Amino acid sequence: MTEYFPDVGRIEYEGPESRNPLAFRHYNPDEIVEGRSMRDWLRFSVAWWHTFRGTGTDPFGAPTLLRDWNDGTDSLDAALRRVDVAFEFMTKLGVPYYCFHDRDVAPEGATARESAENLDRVAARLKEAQEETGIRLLWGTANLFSHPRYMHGAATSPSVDVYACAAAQVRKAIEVTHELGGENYVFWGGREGYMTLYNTDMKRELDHLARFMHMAHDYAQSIGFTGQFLFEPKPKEPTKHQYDFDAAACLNFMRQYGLTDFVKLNIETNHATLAGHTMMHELEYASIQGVLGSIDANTGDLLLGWDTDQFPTDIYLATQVMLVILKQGGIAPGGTNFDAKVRRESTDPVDLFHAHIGAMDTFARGLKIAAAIRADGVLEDFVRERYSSFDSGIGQRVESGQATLVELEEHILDRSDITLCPSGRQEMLENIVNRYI
Ligand code: XUL
Ligand code: CO
Repeated sequence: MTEYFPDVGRIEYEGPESRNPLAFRHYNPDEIVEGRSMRDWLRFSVAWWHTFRGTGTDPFGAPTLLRDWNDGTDSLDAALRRVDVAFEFMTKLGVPYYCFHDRDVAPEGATARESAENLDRVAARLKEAQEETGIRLLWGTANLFSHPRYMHGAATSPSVDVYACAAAQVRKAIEVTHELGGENYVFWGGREGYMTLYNTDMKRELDHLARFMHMAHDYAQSIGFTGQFLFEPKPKEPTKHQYDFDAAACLNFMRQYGLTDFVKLNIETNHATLAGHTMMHELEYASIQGVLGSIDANTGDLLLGWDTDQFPTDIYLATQVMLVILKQGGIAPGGTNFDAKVRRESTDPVDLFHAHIGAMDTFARGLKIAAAIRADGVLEDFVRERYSSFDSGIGQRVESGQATLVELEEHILDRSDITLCPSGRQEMLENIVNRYI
């Protein structure tokens, strides 16, 4: 069998002192952290679209990432060959999961039927490769944004024929995700938004989108797919405004349309920052509402205003992510999917390994640091103490819903000894976090 990365062997854990750039220094899959292996906490996944289809194009430039396995055609042969490439890469990397859009793995045909047949052909090969390697599908999804027919949106398109194209694609993508044992199915609203409200009936578009998601769930149930549905927030790009703006907007939509029983959120770092939030904010918000389902791990660039999808290397960021995930007790059946691409100047296939190794090590460090911070207990204790006036007396009555405004007024009316909050100690807490980094 052809080897596509002949110069790279299996990536091993060599420990923090290793100088080998093709080894893990922190990701040690069997190492136990808070009672669970790193492999199980992190549930890493490779994104098919960036890693095996990425060409390095940008709005100003042609492809720079010329891979042996991408012959410039979107043929079925090339698609089948790419399965070998992907599984060699993922096996050498030691990653347990991958994710794909239908059109990443198989070419679009002239009709929906032909596209479905292409997908079946590749899916059969994916299934074999999964069985041979033990690598599994974290999630599948449908690309409802690249084809020109989706220029006005897919499940929010004003054309019912386009809406039906999207439905056909999603039905097939759910079926294939199910056949491959996928643990989740993702909705990212690629173009579900608008460029101008002058031509948009927002109410009808939102109604249609919600109906679409319900129909997808109904279909999934009819074939016995019990995986988790995930909605992925992103505020803009490509449209001026996307309906899945951020975690709060998605959750409001899910509640409004009765979707919370079966949909959770897939939170992506660069999307959080585009929405003007930190990743930790989005994760914390989703987690406290019980809808944090999975993570698209990447990072943006402070100086570029778009979704640059870089590999995460920031240890603070990974620590903050892992603090939320540890507190939640894990992310399964979701995972940590690297929705990230190498820079267009990083032209060698080996750069794909460097990128993933660095990102995996960053998250492994984040995991270890977050666990150490939690073991110390100082942040948790500080926060608990900060709210302790609500633990008893009138505070406890507020939390249990018994107190009234009048009672609160009585509590305070004639007192001159009001207990203010003690210092927030932000700087001290930041210093404490630094102790562990
Ligand atoms: C685009 C993006 C998507 C979704 C899946 O910004 O994040 O790749 O993750 O459609
Ligand atoms: Co994403």
